[in-house]
Amino acid sequence: MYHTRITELLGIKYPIFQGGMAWVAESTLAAAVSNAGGIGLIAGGSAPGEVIREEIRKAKALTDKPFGVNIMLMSPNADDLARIVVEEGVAVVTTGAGNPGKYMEAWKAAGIKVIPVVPSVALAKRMEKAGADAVIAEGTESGGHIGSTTTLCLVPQVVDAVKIPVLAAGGIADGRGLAAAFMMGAEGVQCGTVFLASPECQIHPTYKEMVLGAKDTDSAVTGLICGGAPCRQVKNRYTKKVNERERAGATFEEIEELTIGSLRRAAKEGDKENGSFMAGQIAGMVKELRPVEEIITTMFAEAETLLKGRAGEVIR
Ligand code: TUI
Repeated sequence: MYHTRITELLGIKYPIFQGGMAWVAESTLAAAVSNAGGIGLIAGGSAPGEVIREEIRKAKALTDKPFGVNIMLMSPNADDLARIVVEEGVAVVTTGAGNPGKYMEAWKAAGIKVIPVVPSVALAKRMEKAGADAVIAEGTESGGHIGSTTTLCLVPQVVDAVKIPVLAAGGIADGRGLAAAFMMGAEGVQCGTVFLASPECQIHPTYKEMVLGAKDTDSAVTGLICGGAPCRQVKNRYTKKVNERERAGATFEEIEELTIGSLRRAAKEGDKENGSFMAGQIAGMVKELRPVEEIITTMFAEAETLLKGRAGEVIR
């Protein structure tokens, strides 16, 4: 049995969160993760608030377990979603790409557990001060919008810097990564990429093929030169074009023009050439499509074996 402050805080079997992947994470995936004993997340992304309210209601019909909503704070819909999660009585909110400080009071008053995703120690400390219940320390190995510090370096530094529980994210897709996260002091993990390769994930089949076909070096980060948001996705014509334009001195607006709609083109249209197939570096290890429950139970069983036995193997 796994027991950490995260399982206790949320009353869940396994301390695992599904990443709040915009255009990807909807009610079917979220409910599957929650039904398997973790915390599933509906991604707010840039969708209109009422669309997300519908997704929340669909998830409620699919599971009686706690689930959450991820709010991307750079998105213009953030204020609407901040209100809707309160109205719908969502159990957990995770946030990305900003500081959720201004919503904290309302969320806490509604009994929502608030767990921001942070790419640095400074932000983790700020979130703790603002009243976060836990933080997700997300390494640069992750898919999507990323910071620059690796999971292996970020997690123990965040664990040392805050008293609230820390979940590790970035590069975790099996029992080895999970066990390593616990050894670094994390009390749970957040996984995104591994859940892309599940039947419950409602993305275009081409997206799944891109993830399953990727090898270790097949991800590319865009947005490193032009400012804005560094973003990791599977290498393709789109990432090549964006990076070439950036190197050639394109303006922020010119790059933005290329990136608008790119996630929709990947997740909904399966446009291999022009889509942004966000996925982490661990995609190289994800080789088969597996049901969510199998992904989670296998991961925790493997980690249990490792955590109980490995020390005897390497220390004489
Ligand atoms: O948010 C993510 N990952 C995402 S969001 C996303 S949608 C998107 N699409 C195109 C461009 C940009 C985003 C895809 N993937 N992860 C969590 C995360 N949060 N990573 C980095 C941060 C972050 C960055 C700055 C958190 C806080 C922050 O604070 C700045 C400040 O001080 O307000």
